[in-house]
Amino acid sequence: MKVLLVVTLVVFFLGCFVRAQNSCNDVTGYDTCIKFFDGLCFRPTATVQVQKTCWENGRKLCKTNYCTGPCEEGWIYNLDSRVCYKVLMNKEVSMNWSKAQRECTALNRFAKLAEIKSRTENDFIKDLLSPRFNAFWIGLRDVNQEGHWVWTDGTAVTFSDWHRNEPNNAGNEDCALFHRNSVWWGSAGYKWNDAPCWYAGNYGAVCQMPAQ
Ligand SMILES: [Ca+2]
Ligand SMILES: [Ca+2]
Repeated sequence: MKVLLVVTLVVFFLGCFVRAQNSCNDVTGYDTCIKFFDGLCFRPTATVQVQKTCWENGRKLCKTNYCTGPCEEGWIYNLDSRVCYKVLMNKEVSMNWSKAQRECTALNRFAKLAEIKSRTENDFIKDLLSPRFNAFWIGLRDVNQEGHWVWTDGTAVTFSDWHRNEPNNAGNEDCALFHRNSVWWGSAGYKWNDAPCWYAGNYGAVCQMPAQ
């Protein structure tokens, strides 16, 4: 009985200690993470259990709900959609839409730019985006018919999250991306915008592939 009491107290105080140094819900801390958190690919029920693994040797791991799960190393598993995601963020590589698609496929032949079919998926991906980049390509275009937006798998858009007054096809914009800041809407967080497909700005991209 005494042993049980001691163990309970130790676990309790350890939990408090871990919580005290934990700030893994801080999105802005994303860039300083040493690697993606892994290990809990089921819905966490024990808060302490999640937070204990949030730090490793005093260094911060990425957000607590990220895990590789059945995905390849370096990809992030979305438990709800059972899809693996990887965000490309290479400041040295300027990517237009086609280049971004090729970069995804180069990682894995089953990988492609993200096709976002629900708000849940959209929110999940937005949490992965680093504020170091202003925009991230996704697998959505209206190249074949102006205003008719289609995912690269051929399906029509059922969910969308466009910025206000977008898509506006300004100067012929046929490819979509998550876009944060603009002179048009200021900083409204990552919502969708249509941009010229050929534009190779300092943009990132969101890749997806099926779980193994
Ligand atoms: Ca267009
Ligand atoms: Ca636009």
